[in-house]
Amino acid sequence: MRIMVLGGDGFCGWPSSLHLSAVGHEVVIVDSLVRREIDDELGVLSLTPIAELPTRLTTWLERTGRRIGFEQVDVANEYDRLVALLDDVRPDAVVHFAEQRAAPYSMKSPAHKRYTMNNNVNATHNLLAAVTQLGLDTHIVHLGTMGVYGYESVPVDLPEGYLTVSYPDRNGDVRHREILYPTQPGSIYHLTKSLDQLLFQFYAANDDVRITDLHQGIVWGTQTAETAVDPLLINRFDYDGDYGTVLNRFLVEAAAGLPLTVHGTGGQTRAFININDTVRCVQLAVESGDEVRGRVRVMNQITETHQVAALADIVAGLTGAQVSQLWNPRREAEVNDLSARNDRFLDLGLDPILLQSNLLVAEIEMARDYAHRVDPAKVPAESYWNRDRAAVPEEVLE
Ligand code: NAD
Ligand code: USQ
Repeated sequence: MRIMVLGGDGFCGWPSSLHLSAVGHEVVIVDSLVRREIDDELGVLSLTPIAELPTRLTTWLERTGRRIGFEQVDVANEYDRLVALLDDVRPDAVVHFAEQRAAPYSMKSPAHKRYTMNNNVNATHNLLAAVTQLGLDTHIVHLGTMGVYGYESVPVDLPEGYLTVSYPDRNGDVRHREILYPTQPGSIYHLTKSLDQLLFQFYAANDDVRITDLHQGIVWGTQTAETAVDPLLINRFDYDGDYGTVLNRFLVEAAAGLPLTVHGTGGQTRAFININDTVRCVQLAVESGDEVRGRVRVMNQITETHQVAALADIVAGLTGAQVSQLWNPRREAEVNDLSARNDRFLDLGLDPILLQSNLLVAEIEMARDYAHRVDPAKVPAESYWNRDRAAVPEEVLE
């Protein structure tokens, strides 16, 4: 298949592009490289030394004989270039990773809120409008988030996207309807993914655009079979207070001899997936595109759920790291239950990699290899969700 990967230079997009190429698809990456600019803005480096994208692509070609194309386009702001490129490539599928994905970054300031909103909603809408304008039958595979469901402790296994509701009509008869699961985003970033869902619902209904929305959990790990082929293909590994996600941060903190940064009691439960499963899920979603007609297909791209404190205990047990309970910069439930269905991916053949696998140990070793690159000043999470959260009590600051 001919596949365009928007955001193919990022943490999920790069290994997914390599994997799609490795299994024989023709891949073109479209990326504005804004994520590398954000590293400069924040004054941080990926734990792992990442090569420039042209070097990555040349290395992949040299090592495998497979060519991946690249066009530097800002999908949110360069609509005409996006249309021209889609018209030229006429992809069977577009995998859309090209959004600002860090919740803390999205909450840092009004400027960061506005950037995240403009970038994410416009990137998604431009893609939908362009595919519609050209009349392409391209299957759009979007990376969404489990965070759209919110983190209420309801004793149900979260369904995959839709909820059947029953309500009495004015004649007293009971009506049944499937609606998008009510969204409860916990950050501006998560809100943009909730808005994306409505854009997808509209374009699927109005223009028959074929769309799969992958509600992905927190991705852990770094390397995949393909990124490990050569050091110049290494994937990025974010650990800083804005882009580092919880488990990967714990691995780096342990490797650097820093305490593990649990927010509050650590009672927050989240869904997780290993990066190797991310790339397989993207492949499965793309290759099953023929079954997508009519309403948006939603698949929960997760393999397990864990509580933050339990993750800290696992990492501390493996490394001897200390665990710190910190003031939580986020407004979020301090404790929640979470369980979600992932039948669609299991039915498509996903064989999940779980935390118990020796991959966790391999990631700790990887973090140790690069621990000398850690800047401890960039570890604290200092993006506060609101005024109350920013009013850190004196005794906590000491
Ligand atoms: P990332 O920031 O590493 O990669 C995103 C890429 O998109 C970057 O290379 C960036 O330069 C590019 N990009 C952003 N805006 C663009 C634009 N307007 N035009 C062109 N390129 C643009 O993020 P990631 O971790 O790879 O996440 C990719 C997607 O997966 C995101 O949409 C995110 O919401 C979703 N996701 C990520 C995780 C996770 O744990 N990392 C979990 C669930 C969902
Ligand atoms: N947390 C800590 N300590 C830390 C970092 C985080 O306790 O050092 C806590 C947070 O308070 C939160 C939980 O861990 O309760 C998860 O935080 P996170 O930064 O790992 O994940 P999140 O902000 O939700 O965002 C990440 C990705 C995002 C993706 C989302 C999937 O950055 O792109 O959409 O995971 S999900 O969480 O399922 O919504």
